[in-house]
Amino acid sequence: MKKVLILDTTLREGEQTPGVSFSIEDKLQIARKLDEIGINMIEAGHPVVSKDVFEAVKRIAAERLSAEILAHSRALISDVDAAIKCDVDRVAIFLGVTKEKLRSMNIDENKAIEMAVNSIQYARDHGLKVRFTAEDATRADYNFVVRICKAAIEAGADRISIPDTVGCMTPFKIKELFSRLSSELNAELDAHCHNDLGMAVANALAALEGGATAVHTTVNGLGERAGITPLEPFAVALKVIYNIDTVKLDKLPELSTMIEKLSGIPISPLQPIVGDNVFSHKGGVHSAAVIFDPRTYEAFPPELVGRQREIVISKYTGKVAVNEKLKRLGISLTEEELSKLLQMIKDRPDIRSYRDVDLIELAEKVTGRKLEIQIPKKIEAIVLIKCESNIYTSAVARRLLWIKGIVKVFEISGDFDIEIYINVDSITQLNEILESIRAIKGVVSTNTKLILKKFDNLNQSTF
Ligand code: HCA
Ligand code: CU
Repeated sequence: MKKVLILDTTLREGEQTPGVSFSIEDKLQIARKLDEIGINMIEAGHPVVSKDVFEAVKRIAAERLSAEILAHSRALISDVDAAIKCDVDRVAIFLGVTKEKLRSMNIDENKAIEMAVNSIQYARDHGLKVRFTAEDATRADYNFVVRICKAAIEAGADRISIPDTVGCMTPFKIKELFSRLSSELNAELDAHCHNDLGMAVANALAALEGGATAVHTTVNGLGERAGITPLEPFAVALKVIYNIDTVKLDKLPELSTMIEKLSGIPISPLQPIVGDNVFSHKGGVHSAAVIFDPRTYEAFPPELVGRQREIVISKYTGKVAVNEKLKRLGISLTEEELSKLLQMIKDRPDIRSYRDVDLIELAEKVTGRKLEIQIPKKIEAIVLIKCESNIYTSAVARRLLWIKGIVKVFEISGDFDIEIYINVDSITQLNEILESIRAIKGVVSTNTKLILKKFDNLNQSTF
């Protein structure tokens, strides 16, 4: 595998995610960011879908970014016309090639080839580069796929997309398919892998091994149903496994957060590369080894993707990790004090993880000394949220729980519907959270109250 191009289709496939609709301004912002991190091709949308999609594709094309800008299109002259009007670099003409799809469109194989060829020639005559997509190619008759792709290439398509439209391939099978196709077709091949069985990254890598030269991705893996190959783990796997450079890896977290906000689709804490947990170590054995040498439990250093390693302090923690954490806070304890502190942690399985302030408090308890430790002051706030009357409040509540920094969510009675507790490091972060809350569908208004002083059940201030 030598050259690998990444086509990002967050703006087209990604907007086909249920619940997602980007504004034109959002799309411009996303396209600029994708270009900035080094994406080679941006599939900006399917212009005939709606007026705003048309406008967005046209305005993105007018930005004259370094990336090649594509418009999606059915094999119809009217769709290609819309792409021409948007002044994109390339049109991606797709046509279903399975028997079932042809039957549903009431056309036979010859008619399908004719439609593909006519629309491709029309696009070429109007100065556009063309990719032809044999939609659902992985489930279609192999000989027909070759036949229609050869006709498409002859008509002027220099790229062919072979999508695994319903995500039913295995890495082994898709590698073989791409090897066969690349030996028969005189064009560059794109892999577009859906994630229905969780194999989209593996299948994309295998397609490259078979001879594909471009892979389609979306940020956070957005797309129809279970989405497609997520950009973040795919680009990092290319670097870590194959030593192939593509996009700026350290910019992936901010891109992911941007799409999380603009799409309203939260990512899981376990999501590779960008999830909250993926550089945290919890088990005592793990943490101790990682403190000794991070390679013991890390496939690659978090710094590669602009992140930092974290050691979680909880009942699973051992002495080494607690000692290391305290040392970083400037606290040194005797062996006996350390054991006592660890016992206190293990005696409270209900506390899921200890923050630095909590550890300092425990250290003060075991030493009986007041420790003058300066730690960045946290910002804590309570936000009251009103929802639209026709919305299911629990759906909003659940979505809120996924936003980083929101620690507790309560459904309440009275003037407001939800109350949340926020714990962050800065006012900027608090503002970002408030923006994300207001962007959630169904949220009508928010009322934010900063916490000035807090008391726990022993009536002691924790500040
Ligand atoms: C679609 C189908 C598609 C096309 C992929 C491509 C698929 O949503 O129209 O053009 O390469 O998965 O087959 O996304
Ligand atoms: Cu798709």
